[in-house]
Order: sequence, then structure tokens, then C-alpha cells
Amino acid sequence: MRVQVAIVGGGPAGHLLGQLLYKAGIEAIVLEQRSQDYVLGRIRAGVLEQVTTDLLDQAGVGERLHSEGLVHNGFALGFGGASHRIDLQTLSGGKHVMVYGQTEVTRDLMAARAAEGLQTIYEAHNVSLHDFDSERPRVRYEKDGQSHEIQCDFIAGCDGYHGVSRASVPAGALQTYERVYPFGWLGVLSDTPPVSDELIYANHARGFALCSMRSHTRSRYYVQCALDDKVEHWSDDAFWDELRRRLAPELAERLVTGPSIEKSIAPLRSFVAEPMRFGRLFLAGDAAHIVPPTGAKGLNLAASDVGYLARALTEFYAGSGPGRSAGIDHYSATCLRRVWKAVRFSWWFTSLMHKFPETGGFGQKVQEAELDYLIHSQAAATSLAENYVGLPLESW
Ligand code: RFL
Ligand code: PHB
Repeated sequence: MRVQVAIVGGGPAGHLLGQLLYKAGIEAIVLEQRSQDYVLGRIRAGVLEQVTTDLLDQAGVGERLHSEGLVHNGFALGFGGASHRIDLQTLSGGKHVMVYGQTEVTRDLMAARAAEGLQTIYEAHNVSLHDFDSERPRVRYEKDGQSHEIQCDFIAGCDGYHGVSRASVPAGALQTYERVYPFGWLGVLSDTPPVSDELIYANHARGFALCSMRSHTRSRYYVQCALDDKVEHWSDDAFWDELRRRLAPELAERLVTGPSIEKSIAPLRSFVAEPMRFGRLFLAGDAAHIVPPTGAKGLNLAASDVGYLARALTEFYAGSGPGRSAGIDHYSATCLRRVWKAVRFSWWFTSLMHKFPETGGFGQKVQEAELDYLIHSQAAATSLAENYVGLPLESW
């Protein structure tokens, strides 16, 4: 079989790329190693930047997002027993973020793909990438015990941090940068009304907490936990008790609790692999970089990468002569400029909000001073808001 673009990985990056390419008249196939239900069962990000919602509109899947998504014009920083609002709209010149779960984004993209009769191979096993340093790359996979080969012009590696795409790049061609944080996030999803209309990021001497949501009736909460902690050690009651302790008293009193419908622990890591292109293989999303979730940049970066990639491939197929490869040639450097700014922001916000075992009372005091500065200095709050709503896409 032959297609223009083989997309490895059917998470949000792979599916969004598939739709953007389809809208541009470019033929692609998506290969996903898991089942559709498995992909939709992963509870992850919840906050979308305007750059991301614009790309989802461009992909033709904005309808449910705009009717069911919640527009958020601000969020709160909790510390010292009180909450302090960061007014995103005023500070960022009219921008906002949208609360709409990654699961729903992926569901909408999958539905649009199926409605157009576009091909996704779920449970594609032993995917392998070949000859991407030539003009005739190939991707092989197995499905139901049969081997298949796809010939293509380009391969998009959208297969996440543990995928095969980055691992296929020859050793020595890749430079990686990494920071592993000494804690994780314990997350709970529950069908209870959120404690507040807006998100609350709380710094507390016992550790970080985040109050988020998926809708007016579904809440998502997180507490910082030890790296070696286990979900089985946390009953629902123990989780709610710990969350209450980390919130301002009037919020703790208002918190509505209920049975968890999902509970999981995620480690926190910053990771970047450079470059993001090798010949005719492009890495996008978590395949190329990971950020800690403080600030909700992971999914948004995956979207901006594939936005750039769709633009580069569209220019390639629409153009003629050597100039048509300009976008392809600039893909990696253009993505990485935005990636590193989000890596910096997520690292900074993580450092500001979490309890670090090694910094002790001094570290806590410095964090409190910076938080106090943030809520009293328009300059500092503007920088936070500008990064939180998302930096603009660049031209090549
Ligand atoms: P994904 O979502 O990991 O999708 C990659 C897809 O590729 C498939 N795959 C393969 N397919 C074929 N062959 C192979 N060899 C393959 N290997 C893997 C996988 O099954 C999967 O379906 O990457 P993508 O599309 O780049 O999207 C990135 C986002 O998912 C990610 O950045 C965010 O979810 C990160 N993240 C969070 N971001 C936020 O902004 N806020 C959050 O609250 C948040 N929570 C999280 C997260 C990431 C987590 N991970 C990765 C463990 C919580 C967790 C637990
Ligand atoms: C979430 O709702 O899952 C969420 C929101 C904001 C973050 C991280 C996660 O910064």
C-alpha cells in the first residue's frame, strides 16, 4: 500500500495531524498500537490554549468543543490560606483558555476521521520505520498475525514518549535533555461539582494541589505525592482529606466529595529530543518532548507541533521547485523555539508551586515571596498570563 504520509500513533497528535492533512487534500494513514477504547480510556490533559482550539477548528472538529467546552478567563493561585485570581483576559489582551478534556478532543477527532472513511489501523503491532533517510520511506506493521508494508513520502512520529519513532533514529543523531522531578501527581476524577468556577493551583507546606474540572458536574483534582507512592495506598477518603488540608479553609469547607471514577499517579519530567526531523521522519508531541503538567502545556505543544507539520507538508505538496521544502527544513527549529519556551514555563511553574524535599524552609519562603510578587506586580502577572494562555505560532 502507498500513502503520502504514514502517521505512527493515534493519540491527539496523530489524529489531529490526520485531520489537518485531510483538510489540505493530503492522504494519510494512522497506525495505533492500542485499541480505540484503550486510547480513549486515558485521562490526561484538560486545558486548551487558543492556538489549539484554532487548530481543532481548522481540522473541522470545533463544534462540540465550542458548545460543551468551558471558557476560562482566569485561574487562582492558592497560598497562605487564601486564593488570588490571575485575570488572564485582562493581562493577556483578551485571551482565554478552554477547559475540554483530552479524551473528548481525541474522541471528536476519531469520529471525524471515521465519518470521512479515513483509515486508522488500531492494534497495529511491531510497527517499524525504514529508509526515512531516503525519498522512499516505508513503515511495516503486523495486524491479526499478518505483516503489512506501507510505502510513503513522509513518516510522522506521533507515538508518544515510549514510541518506536524516536527510538528508530540512529544513535548519535539525537541530543536529549532531561530533568526528573522528585515527586508525582496523584489525580482523581469524580462526578462532583467543581469546588470553584476556575482552576486553583495551590502551594502548601504539605505539597502542591490542583483543583480542575471537565464540566460543571465533573471534577479533576490532583495532589503532589511521593515518587514511590502507589494508588492502592490512597483510599478516596484519604485523598479528599489530603486535598482539603492543602486548600484555603473556605474552599475546603465547600469541597464536594464523592467516589473516584479514576485515580492514577503520574511522574513529573521535562524532556526534549533534538532535532525533531531526520530526513523524512518528523517527531511531534510527546515523541519529541515531555513537560510536567503544571501549566497544562503537553497537549498544547503536541497540537502546535502538528500544526507546523501540517503547514510544512501542505506547502510541500502545493509548491514546486526547491522552495517547496522550506517548511520541512524549518520544522524542527520552529517547533523547538516554542517547545523550549513551554519547557521553561512548565519547569518554572512546577518549581514555584511544589514542595521540594531538598530546599526546606528557605525554599518555601522564597516561593511565598515570589507568589506574593506575582499577585502584586502587574509585570510578573502579565508574564504568567501570557505563557499560560499560550505563545503565538510563528511563521518560518
Ligand atoms: P500520546 O497521547 O502519548 O499518544 C501517542 C500514541 O501513540 C501510540 N503508540 C504507538 N502506536 C503505534 N506503534 C507504536 N510503537 C506506538 N507506541 C505508542 C500510543 O498508544 C498512543 O495512543 O502522545 P501525543 O499524541 O503526542 O499527545 C501528547 C499528550 O497526550 C500529552 O502531552 C499530555 O497528555 C501530557 N499530559 C498532560 N498534559 C497536560 O497538558 N495536562 C495534564 O494534566 C496531563 N496529564 C499527561 C498527563 C501525560 C501522561 N502520560 C504521558 C503518562 C498525565 C499522564 C499520565
Ligand atoms: C487537568 O485538568 O487535568 C489539568 C489542568 C491544568 C493543569 C494540569 C492538568 O495544569
